Amino acid sequence: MTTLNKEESLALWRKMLLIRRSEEQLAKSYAAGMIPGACHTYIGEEAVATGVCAHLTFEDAVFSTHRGHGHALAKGVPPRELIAELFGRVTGCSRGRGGSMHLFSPEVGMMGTSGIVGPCILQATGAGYSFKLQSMDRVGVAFFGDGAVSNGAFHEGLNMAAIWDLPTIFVCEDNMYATEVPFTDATRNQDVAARAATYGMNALTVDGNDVVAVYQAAGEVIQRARAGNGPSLLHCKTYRTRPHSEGMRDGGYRTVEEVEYWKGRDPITTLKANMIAAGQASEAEFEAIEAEIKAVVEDAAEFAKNSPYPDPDTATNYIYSAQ
Ligand SMILES: Cc1ncc(C[n+]2csc(CCOP(=O)(O)OP(=O)(O)O)c2C)c(N)n1
Ligand SMILES: [Mg+2]
Repeated sequence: MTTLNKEESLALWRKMLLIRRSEEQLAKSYAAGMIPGACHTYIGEEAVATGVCAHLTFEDAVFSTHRGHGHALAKGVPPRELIAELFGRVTGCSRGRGGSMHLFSPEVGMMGTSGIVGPCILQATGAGYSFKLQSMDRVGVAFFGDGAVSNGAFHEGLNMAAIWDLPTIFVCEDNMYATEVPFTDATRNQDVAARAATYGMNALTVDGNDVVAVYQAAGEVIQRARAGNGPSLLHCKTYRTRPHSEGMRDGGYRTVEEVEYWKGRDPITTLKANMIAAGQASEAEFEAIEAEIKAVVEDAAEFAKNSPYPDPDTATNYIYSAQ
């Protein structure tokens, strides 16, 4: 099992904090009317994208969901390009044409967020197939919610990846709800790792609020995929602490006590407390990172606000590939 040194742990903490502060900024900007379209934040779930993407290079391909800002940042999309995209500005990663659910940045291997629940599973399977055919040392990764595991794409994607030993990693972010539907109402079998095992696939259940646990499990399965030993599924148990989408209600389907319980298991607070307790880092070191991230996110929001909207005359550009 991989052990983490101080620098590696702090890098994970920094990335989770970048996602948290960016999401807080986006929630504020949404309330201020700066964001056209929906905005699903990843607050509470930062450890999953952070722990997985720490093992990926820009050559690896990530396929994401409607809740994809954290995946984009963890994969390497600059905060300026993320916030500008949500503001609909030409400096965004999709040139202001996509918004929250069409974040594309092939340069860093961010192959798209999506408003459609499920297809990312098939796209990552396809990426794995392509990498295998070309004998490339790359992996395809699908992030998806508990809401996707009873979709046909889950069955088809996992089965195909298993029979062809594809270098694909399936990361289920089980936050216990699909919008307001509890996972326990949506399926009789909530053990997602056991479901994957029925396809003959390596599968692990992980505490998705423990970034070190996610990092270790992801390291193991990604190395296995790169070595040609086939796909794996990680069932990460986590929780979103904000409403399903900004502007939506957050009562009636879950209790305040449940939300408070999970806030008490916050991945960012936990890693910091563990590192301080182990004498690995000081409060001052965390404060310095806080200040650094605050400046990065403020700069990104300012950059986005001052960026122009796309020229309407270019509305039909980038629709067909010239290749
Ligand atoms: C194919 C499809 N069906 C239904 C929807 C409507 N929808 C949007 S988000 C969502 C819930 C998704 O839940 P989950 O996959 O658990 O992700 P979470 O929002 O919890 O991160 C649903 C059903 C959709 N976008 N796509
Ligand atoms: Mg869910």
